[in-house]
Parts: sequence; structure tokens; C-alpha cells
Amino acid sequence: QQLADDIHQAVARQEFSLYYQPQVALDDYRITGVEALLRWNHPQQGVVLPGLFVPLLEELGLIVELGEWALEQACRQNKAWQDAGLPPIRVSVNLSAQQFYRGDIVASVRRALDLSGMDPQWLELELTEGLTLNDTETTIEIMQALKAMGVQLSLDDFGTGWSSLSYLRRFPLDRIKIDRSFMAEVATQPHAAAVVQGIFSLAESLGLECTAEGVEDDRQLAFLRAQSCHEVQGYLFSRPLPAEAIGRMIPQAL
Ligand code: G
Ligand code: G
Ligand code: MN
Ligand code: NA
Repeated sequence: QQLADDIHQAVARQEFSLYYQPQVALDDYRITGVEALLRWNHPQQGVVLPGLFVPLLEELGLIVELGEWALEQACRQNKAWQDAGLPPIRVSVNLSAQQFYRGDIVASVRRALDLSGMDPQWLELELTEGLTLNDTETTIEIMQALKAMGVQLSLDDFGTGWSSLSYLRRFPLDRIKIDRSFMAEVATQPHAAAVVQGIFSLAESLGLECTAEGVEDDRQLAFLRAQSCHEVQGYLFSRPLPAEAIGRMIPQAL
């Protein structure tokens, strides 16, 4: 509850920052993208994770404002890496349903691209199935407007919802991100492995890229390397880190 009281001031005092977690290609372990993840540097409690405060921001209606800041900041950071001569990579930004429907997400994305000067091809927006609780036609229209700007769209936490397959067919997606709960079981439980295998081949036949999230050990990695998986993200390669640390990793293979 204290957090809820603090959060208005936190926005005003700019206590939020972005961390970035690398996504690496499975063929050469080079960084192809980073996911931007919000952190709250609370004056008393230290770093607070978004699982705690994103729901609060949503309740208070502050997620649209902070989400716009995150979009702009992520684009500016990625442009700064590119301007510093680093190999260009994607930056992925998470969007919540409120940003998608209450704010003008198309205008926010355009503004972030204009202000940063980053080429749209390097921005990816991560959407979750929560979005689809709303009117499907509206969702598709907004997604098409975003695609028309040249940005990429991914479906996050894939496999945790209940009607994912129909979205894959209807939404103009570039990528799915397989939820990390699958990775926890994939090396030990044949059924989990079979489901993930099925997701990969479905994605491939639909022309979608695939990222496996939550990769923590070599057994999971070995399993993924035997599949048609393109990219992985997880603690095995790197935790989410401040921009400065990520900048040093971008030129290397992890
Ligand atoms: O960073 P983890 O480190 O704890 O992130 C937890 C959750 O918070 C993720 O599911 C992610 O989607 C969400 N999240 C992180 N950053 C953002 C953000 O900038 N905007 C929104 N809407 N959600 C975010
Ligand atoms: O947006 P999304 O729900 O996918 O957010 C990614 C979340 O997953 C972040 O909270 C991030 O810190 C977390 N994460 C990233 N890699 C790993 C991992 O290898 N293991 C676990 N347990 N969590 C991870
Ligand atoms: Mn995500
Ligand atoms: Na996810």
C-alpha cells in the first residue's frame, strides 16, 4: 500500500529506469535484440520489479504516461548505440492493454520514432493475449496501423493463454515469444518438449520468428538448438542490465 502512495511521486521524481535483456541468435550467439524492462529505483526499498508496480500503474491510470516515456527512452537508447557505431539491434518494448486502448498508441509510437530518429525496423512491440480480451477487429486495426509504420510486432508469453492459435492466424505478427514456463520443463518432461516442438513447427509454417524465453541452463539450450528456434533470451546469457553494461555486450558473442 505504501508503494501505491509512493508511485505518483515516483513518476514525477523520475525514479523509473529501463533495464535491457539480450536476445541472442541460436546459430552464433550474437545479440540480435534487447527487451526493455522497467525498473523502479525506490528511495527506501531499492530496485522494485514491474510485477509489483505495473499492476499499480495500471490501476492508477499511470501506465499510459510511463509507457510513453519507456517507448521514447528505449528508442533513444537504441539510436545512441547505433550512433556509437555498434552493430544495429532490435529493441523490444512491452505494451499493456491500457496503453493499447486508452492511449493513442499509434501516435505514441510515431512520436517515439520521430524524437529518437531511430529507423522503425529496429523497434518491436511486445503484446500479450490480455489485449485480445477486447474487440478483435479493433485490435487488428491498431496492429495494422503499427505495421504500416514499419515496426515489428511480437506476441509475448505465448502458450499461457487459452485461444492463442486463432490469434496467430489473424494477427499481423512477426514473432512469438514462448513463455518461460515451458523452459522450466522442457529438458525433463517429454510432454512439455512435445508442446514446444509443436509451437516451433506451427510458427515456422506461419512464417513467424520464434524466441524462447527463460533459458537458464545448457540442457534447455541443447534442446532448443535441435529445434527450429531462432533466438533465445534468459539468465543463461544475461539478466536484464542497465544500458551501459548492455552496450559493452552488443559487439560480442555471448
Ligand atoms: O522485468 P521482469 O523483470 O520482472 O518483468 C515483469 C513483467 O513486467 C513482464 O511481464 C513485462 O511484460 C512487464 N513490463 C516490464 N517493463 C514494462 C513496460 O515498460 N511496460 C509494460 N506495460 N510492462 C512492462
Ligand atoms: O515480458 P515478460 O513477461 O516476458 O518479461 C520477462 C520477464 O522474465 C522479466 O521479468 C525478466 O526479468 C524475466 N526473465 C528473463 N529471463 C529469465 C530467466 O532465464 N529465468 C527467469 N525465471 N526469469 C527470466
Ligand atoms: Mn516481454
Ligand atoms: Na514473456
